[in-house]
Amino acid sequence: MSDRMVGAPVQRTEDERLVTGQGSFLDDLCRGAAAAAFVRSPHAHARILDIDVTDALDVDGLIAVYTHEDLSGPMADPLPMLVPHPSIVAARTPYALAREYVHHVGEAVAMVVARDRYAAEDAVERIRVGYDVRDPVVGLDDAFSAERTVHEDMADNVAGLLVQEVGGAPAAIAAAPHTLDLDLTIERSACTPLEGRGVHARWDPGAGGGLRLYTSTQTATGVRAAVAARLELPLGQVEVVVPDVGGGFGVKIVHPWPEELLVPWAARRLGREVAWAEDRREHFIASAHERAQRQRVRVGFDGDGRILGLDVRILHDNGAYLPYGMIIPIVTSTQLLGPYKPGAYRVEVHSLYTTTVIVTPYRGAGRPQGVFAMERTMDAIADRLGRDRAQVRAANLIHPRDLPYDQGLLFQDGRPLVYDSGDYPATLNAITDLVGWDDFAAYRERARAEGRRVGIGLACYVEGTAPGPYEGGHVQVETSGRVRVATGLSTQGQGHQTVLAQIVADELGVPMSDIEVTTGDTRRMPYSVGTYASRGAVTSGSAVAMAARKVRAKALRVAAEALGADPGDLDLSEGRIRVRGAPSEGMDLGTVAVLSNPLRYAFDAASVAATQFSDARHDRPPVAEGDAPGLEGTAFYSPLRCTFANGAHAAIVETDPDTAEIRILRYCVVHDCGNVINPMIVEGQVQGGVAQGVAGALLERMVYDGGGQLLNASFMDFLMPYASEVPVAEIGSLETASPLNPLGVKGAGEAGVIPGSAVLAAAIEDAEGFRIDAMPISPSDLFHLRRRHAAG
Ligand code: MCN
Repeated sequence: MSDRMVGAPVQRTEDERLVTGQGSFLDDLCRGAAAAAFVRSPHAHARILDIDVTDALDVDGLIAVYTHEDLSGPMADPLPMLVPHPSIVAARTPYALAREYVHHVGEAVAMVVARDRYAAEDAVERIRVGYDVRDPVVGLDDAFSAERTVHEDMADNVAGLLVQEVGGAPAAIAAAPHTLDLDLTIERSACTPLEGRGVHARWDPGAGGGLRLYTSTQTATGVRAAVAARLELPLGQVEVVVPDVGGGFGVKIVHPWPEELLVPWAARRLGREVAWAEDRREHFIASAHERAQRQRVRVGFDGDGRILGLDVRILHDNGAYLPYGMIIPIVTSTQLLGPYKPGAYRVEVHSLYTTTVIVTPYRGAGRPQGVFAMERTMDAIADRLGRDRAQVRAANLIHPRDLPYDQGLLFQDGRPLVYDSGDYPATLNAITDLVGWDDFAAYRERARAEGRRVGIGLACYVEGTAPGPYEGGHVQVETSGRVRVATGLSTQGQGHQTVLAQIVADELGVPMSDIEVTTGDTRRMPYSVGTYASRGAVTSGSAVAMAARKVRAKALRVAAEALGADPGDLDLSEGRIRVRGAPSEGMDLGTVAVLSNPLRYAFDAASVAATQFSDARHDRPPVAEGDAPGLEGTAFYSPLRCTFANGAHAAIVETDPDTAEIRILRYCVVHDCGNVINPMIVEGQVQGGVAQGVAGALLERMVYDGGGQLLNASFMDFLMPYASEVPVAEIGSLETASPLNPLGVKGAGEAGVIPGSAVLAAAIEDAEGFRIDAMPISPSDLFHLRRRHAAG
C-alpha cells in the first residue's frame, strides 16, 4: 500500500479549528474599530439632486459622513474595468460613492463612520437624499428594446457584443435534413455565501508602516494593488491579510469593491481603525448576481442526431455596470459546445445593461447557461428523431483519439481553448451505467401504471479550469524541522491548507503535522492572482510542488556535502535524510536547514544556539552566486492554457400529479478532474456544487419588479435549499491526467454546479411529456405549464 499523501482521502486539517468555533472571520476582527455604514439608493435609476446630512450630524457617536464630493484624485474616478476585451462596446463602472446618478437599488450614495454600527445606522437613517427618479430598465426585453437606457450617455444598453464563428453554421443549418429552434431562459441567481463581504482597515503611518487591510476576498493581491493605486500609496505600504472566509463562490473575486476602497480611505483620513461587515440585505442588493440569459438556438442535424450546424444567439443580463468585462459571455459561448463537435458553430452574445445589481462570475461562471443551451438542444433533437437521448449525445462526442482538440474558439486572453485530455465516451458510459439508464424505460412504465410521474435526465459538460497567468508557492524548512508553506490564494472553504500540505509532505518526506500553510497574506506571498476558475489545485498546487522540489534538491545537496555522500545515494523520508545502505547515517531536515545558513543559527523554543560561520572550505564564498542562505524555495507555475475537466450528471425525479411538487429520487455524477490530490475534498466540492446546481434549478431566483426593486432580498423570500432538499449525489469518477501541469490535475471546484439546470429540466420534461425551456422551475411554474400544455 502506498504511503503517499497525494491521492489519499486525508481529513481536512483546518476543520477542527473551524467547527469548534476557533475560526477568525472578518467580523471577529472588527471589535473596537469605528463602524462604517452606507446610505444606499432606494431607486433603480435616479439623478441625485442633493444630499442633506444635517440631521445625521447630531447622532451621538457620529465620526464622519462622506459623499462623492469628499473624494478626490483617483478615489473620485470610476472604479477600474478589470478584464478588458475587444468585444466590449461601452464599459461603464461605478464610482466608489455615486456621483450624480444611481443605476441600481443598493448603490452606495454616502458613507457614515461612527463609534459603532448602531450609531452608524442611526446616522444613515437621518441622511436625506433628493432624487429625480428616472425610468428603470429591468429585464432583457426592456434592455434590448433600448426604449430607455441605463446610462445617460448611451443610445442603447449594449455593454458588449461577442461573435465567435467556426465553419458556416447558417449555411450548414439551411442544408441540414432536420432543423429545430429553441427559446431558452435562465433566470438571475446569486452565490449567497454564508458570510457576506467585509473590510477592516488600520492606518499606521509610523516608521515603515502604512495600511493593514483585512478583507473577506478571493483576491488579496488584486485588492492590495487597487487600494494602493486609489489611495496613491506605494505598494509596499499596503498589506492585505485575508482571515477565515465563510464562502466566496465568485462574488468575492471582485476587486476592489467600493467598500474595499472607502473603508481604508476613511481609516487613513481619520487615523483610526474602521471596519464594515455587510448585512444580508446589503449582500442581496449591493454585491453581485449571475446567470440571467435568454438563448435562441437554431440547429441543423442529420438522421442520427449529429449536429451539422448550431447557431446560438444570447442576450446576457449584465446589470448596471461592467467590472468584469465580457468574461461570463465568453465562458458561456466558448464552453457551450461541451464534449461535442458540431459541424459548424456560430454564437452571438449581446451583453446588456439593466438597472439591477451587477453581474459577475458565480461558481460555474457562464457554463451552467451554456450547458443548458447545448443539452436542451440534444434532448430536443432526440425527441424530434424519436431516438435515445444518450445515443444522440454519443453520436456527437469528441473521441479520445481526437484529443488534444481545438474547437476553434478563443478564450478571454485570446488564446485558443484546446481540450487537453479526457475520455468523453467513457464519461457518458459511466453515467448511464451508474444511473441505470437502460433500465429506466421499464421503471417509468410501471410507475405510470401506478399513476406516478417519474423521469430521467442526463447532461454532459466540459470545464476549462485553471487559467493563468500564474500562481506562486513558497516552502521553507525551519531549523526546528517544521515546514512553512505560503500560497497567495485566499481560501474560502476549499481545504487548501490540507491539499497543499499533502503535496509538500510527499515532496519533502515530512509528516503533514509538521507542515503549516498560510493563505492569502500579501506579506508572505506578494505575487498571486487569486482563487477562482477552479485554479487552486492546478496553479498553486503545481507552484508549491515545484517550490518543494527546489527545497528537496537543496536539502539533498547540503546533506550530501555534510555527510560526504553523493546526493543520488540519499533518501528523504519521515523528515530525515538517510544514506541508502547505511540507514544509521543521516540527519534530519531541521539540521539541514541549520547547515543551509552559513551563520548556522538554530532556534528552538528553549534556546537560541548560534555557531558563528564555520565553513571549512575557503575556495568559494560562503553563499554561492545564485544561491541563498536557508532551506527555502519559491516557484511560480504559469499554465500554457486552461486544462479541461469534464463530467456528466443524471437525475431521476418524480413530480406530484396534483401539487406539481418536484422530488429528486436520485442524483448521479461522474466527473473527471485529472489526477486527484484529495478524493474526500473533491467529493465534498462536488456535493457542494450539486447543492448549488439543484438550488439554481428548483429554488433560487432573484425576483425584480418592473420598478427595479428586488422583491426577495432576504432569506425569508429567497429560497436557499434546506439540507433536506439537497440530494446526496452518488458520485463516480474517472482520472485522465492533464499533460499540462506537473501534478496532472484539473480543477474540481465548480464541477458539481454546472449541469444542474440542464439535467433537472431534462428529467422533469421526461416525467411530464412536454418541453421545459426555462429554469428555475418551481411547483407553481410546473403547475402553470401543465395547464398551458393541457389547453394546447
Ligand atoms: N482538488 C483536488 N484534486 C483535484 C482538483 C481539486 O484535490 N484534481 C482539491 C483542491 O486542492 C482544492 C479543491 O479540490 O482543495 C478545489 O480545487 P480547485 O478546483 O482547484 O478550485 P480552487 O481551489 O481554485 O477553488 C475555487 C473554486 C471555485 S471557482 C468556487 S466558485 C468555489 C469552489 O472552489 N467556491 C467555494 N469551492 C468552494 N468551496 C467552498 N467551501 N466555498 C467556496 O466559496
